[in-house]
Amino acid sequence: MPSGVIIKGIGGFYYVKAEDGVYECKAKGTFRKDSKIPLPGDNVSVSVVDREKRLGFIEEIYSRTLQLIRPAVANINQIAIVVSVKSPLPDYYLLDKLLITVMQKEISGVICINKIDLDEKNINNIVESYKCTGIKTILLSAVLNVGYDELEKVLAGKTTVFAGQSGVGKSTILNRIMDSYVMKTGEVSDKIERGKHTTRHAELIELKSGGFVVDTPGFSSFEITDIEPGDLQKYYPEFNQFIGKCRFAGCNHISEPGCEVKSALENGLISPERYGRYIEFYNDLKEKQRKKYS
Ligand SMILES: Nc1nc2c(ncn2[C@@H]2O[C@H](COP(=O)(O)OP(=O)(O)OP(=O)(O)O)[C@@H](O)[C@H]2O)c(=O)[nH]1
Ligand SMILES: [Mg+2]
Ligand SMILES: [Zn+2]
Repeated sequence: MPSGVIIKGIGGFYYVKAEDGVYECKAKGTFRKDSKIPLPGDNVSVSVVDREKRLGFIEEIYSRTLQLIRPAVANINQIAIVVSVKSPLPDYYLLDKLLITVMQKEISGVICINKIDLDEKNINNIVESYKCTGIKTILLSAVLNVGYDELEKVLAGKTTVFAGQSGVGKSTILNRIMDSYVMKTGEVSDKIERGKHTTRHAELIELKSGGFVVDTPGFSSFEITDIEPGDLQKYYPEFNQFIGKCRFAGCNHISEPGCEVKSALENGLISPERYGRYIEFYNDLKEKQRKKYS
């Protein structure tokens, strides 16, 4: 029985890349019963129904090292968070939530600042805000043809999911990296006017340098879940060196006196924008917790 990796799922069909090529598969009925849904990135075994027509059934989903809800993929070990300096403007809430996911899942993260040909001011805003996180940022532009070599080094040997708003240029970046036209791309004006996302399904692509990349449809926002309000601080790398040094044990760095995170903020060691959004996320999580227990 061949095994392989799910490279794409569309309308109940899964495309499994095995050693002898791609099979179009349906999921076994029992998966639905266990509410186990196959995801791109899943390693699976396939029972072949028709070798000529390359049809089969997914027999077994092997255990996952990791699963993301948004974007929905399995077994990745890196997230490339793509923002564009303009058209569309960066959604910093989404960027921070994706970074929280990177920290929470203990995987690698890289921020791709795309379309740097369009605006200079925003490049610095983004770079400055995220410098203190220690997360790598790469500047890219399809127009100037820059950044791709640097990005390729970061992608080599890893399985990286590309995530971010619709229209930031995720598919364009992957086409450049692949040195060919593999993913459909689309005009931002179309996307805004008709709410059209060019990429409709997550798709896994194998890199020449080894490793995989996953293109995903853009999304506007998602909720951070499964985090206790008091744990949120753990997912802010720039807080790390101050945690445990505040006057009060269990300090959440909101309005407690003698808070080392707040003094770091006053000393310019933490981005005020990032800190402001931390407070908002913290309050959201508190509110969710209150609702759950009331
Ligand atoms: N000026 C400029 N435009 C770019 C750049 N990269 C991509 N674009 C344009 O931005 C538009 C959107 O690009 P896509 O690659 O389709 O964006 P996407 O993130 O894949 O969008 P979805 O699939 O809808 O999530 C296209 O018109 C691209 O030509 C760039 O570096 N500079
Ligand atoms: Mg796309
Ligand atoms: Zn504190």
